[in-house]
Amino acid sequence: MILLKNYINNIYNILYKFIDIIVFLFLAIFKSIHLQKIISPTYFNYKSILKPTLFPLLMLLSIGLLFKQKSRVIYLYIINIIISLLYVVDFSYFKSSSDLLSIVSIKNGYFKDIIFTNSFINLVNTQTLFFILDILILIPIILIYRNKINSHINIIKRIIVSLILFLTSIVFNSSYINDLDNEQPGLLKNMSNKLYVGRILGDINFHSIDIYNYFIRNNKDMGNTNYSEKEITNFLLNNMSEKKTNEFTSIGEGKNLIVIQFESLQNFLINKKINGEEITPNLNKFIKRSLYYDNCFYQVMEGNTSDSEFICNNSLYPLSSGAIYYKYAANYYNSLPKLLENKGYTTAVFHGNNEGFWNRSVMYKSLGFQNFYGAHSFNLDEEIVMGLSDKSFFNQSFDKINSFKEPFYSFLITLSSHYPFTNTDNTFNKGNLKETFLGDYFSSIHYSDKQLGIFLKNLDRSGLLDKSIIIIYGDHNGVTSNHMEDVYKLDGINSPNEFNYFMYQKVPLLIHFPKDEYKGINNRYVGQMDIYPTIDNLFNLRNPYMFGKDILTSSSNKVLFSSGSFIDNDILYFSAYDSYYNIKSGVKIPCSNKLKDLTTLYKKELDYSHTILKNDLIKKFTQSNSY
Ligand code: GP9
Ligand code: MN
Repeated sequence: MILLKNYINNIYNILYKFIDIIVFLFLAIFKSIHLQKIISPTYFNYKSILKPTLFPLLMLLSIGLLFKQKSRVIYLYIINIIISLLYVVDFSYFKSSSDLLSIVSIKNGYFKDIIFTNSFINLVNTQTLFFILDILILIPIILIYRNKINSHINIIKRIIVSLILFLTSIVFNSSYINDLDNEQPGLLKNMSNKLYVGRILGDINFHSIDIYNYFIRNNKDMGNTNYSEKEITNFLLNNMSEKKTNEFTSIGEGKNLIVIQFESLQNFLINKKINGEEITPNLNKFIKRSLYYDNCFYQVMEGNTSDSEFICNNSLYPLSSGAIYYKYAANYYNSLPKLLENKGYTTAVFHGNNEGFWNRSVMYKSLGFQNFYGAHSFNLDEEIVMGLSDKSFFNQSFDKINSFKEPFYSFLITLSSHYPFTNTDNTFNKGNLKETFLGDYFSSIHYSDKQLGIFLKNLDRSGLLDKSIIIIYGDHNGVTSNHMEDVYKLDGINSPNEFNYFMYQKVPLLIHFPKDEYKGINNRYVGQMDIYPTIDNLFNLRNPYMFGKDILTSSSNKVLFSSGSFIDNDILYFSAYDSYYNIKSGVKIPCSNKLKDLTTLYKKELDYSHTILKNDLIKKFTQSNSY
């Protein structure tokens, strides 16, 4: 009996000695799990989230173990306050924007916007009490407890225990981070889906990675960004001076602008038939009424769809590594929506996915779109792949557009034809391609083409078609390199090489003018970088900070890629192979000093654009009115 009493006494003493640690862990885990449940309503899973939320807490605890008990109590209390406040902010930010808070959203003022909305203030008043109630209750308890404790653990022991706990938690925690990094390469760097990262790794890990990205990873930029502002402005001035006034200048003024970025649409699908059926019958029809560029290359890099959007609205080169939408979302831009707004346009962007994907809600603020219709602005009555189906997306977007005050700029980004192309439209007969990657891809594009066709018909019926300039282009490839063999086979290309691969990286680009004016096919080599300069001329915007060219004016055949590859008239340089080709024949050209100089010159152009982004130079240029 006495033995048992002693035993219980011992346990009690130990518990009493470490009660601060137990309470801290209990409260922190409880709050962490509660937040995880909120940000991950459908996929929440105790088992998978417990460890990635626990290890960062153990790391924080291990630092506390270095202190004497009296100070440790205070340290853990402060850490509890910090975590609680972070969760309050994250909870409220999530409820208002369906996304997680990041450094750039604080920097570009998006966070401030959210704080000043009524919904945020309401949330702070009521539901968030859960996260902070214990902070007040704990004050008297801590004061009493601190007076009663007098245990001393020797410093060496404290250091050893702290170090062991710190190292084990860091090893385990890193293994979770590395697993996600290997499973989805680039996700942690580009943060295309912040919410997903937070759901898998927990909130504290998400913020730690975000802070690391912002302060450390982003500073390790590649390339030379030390060019003087003078040199860059001279280059841009020169680029501008190539622009001449022509028959297209200002013809868009007062007209609406509708730009449709079509997910994963490659050019080789245009006019292609499978078993006698067209994959894109509606685009094919509309192309006949438009000015169609059949040699347009996509220029996106790691930022994928977001790069494509960025290029179209800024005509600055994407980064060779990282996504501008995440990395430079707090920069100042002389973007297309801003310049059109200056001309009295109503501007809006439409996309049926969660607003936080690709950091859109934050970036669209910097790009200056007046309205962003994301998943929460639509009735999600039908979902395909990552969000609203293109059918419902186009229908609902049309209703909104039709009610806009004119003139307007509407930028629509489709979604259903995204990999894994599971929205296989049963109406499309895949024939031999049934249950193949290509068959699914074609079928998926066929579905989205059909919805686009209905949207265009609606524009026509409402009279908007003749009052608008419409631009449609594909964002990037749908067929990844590991499936290109199937394409070559289908197209009868024997012994394909890297040149063939390169020439497949085209997307359709078409410009439709009211009353089908200027329709025809243009074979010049162009790229997505040229869209904004072309619109600039049509709507007389006069943005001096663009790297692309107005394809309605310029006679040059130049397309420059952030990888360093380029097309210059008959020359194609493919950086991945460090090889030059005649673009017409595909025959390799031996390297010469002249070609090397040209490559260096283009590399410099990319560095200029990168320097602008890194040093937020457009802000400086526009503020100082340097030209
Ligand atoms: C997500 C969509 C797809 O909203 O735009 O992005 P992607 O994976 O193609 O970059
Ligand atoms: Mn895309």
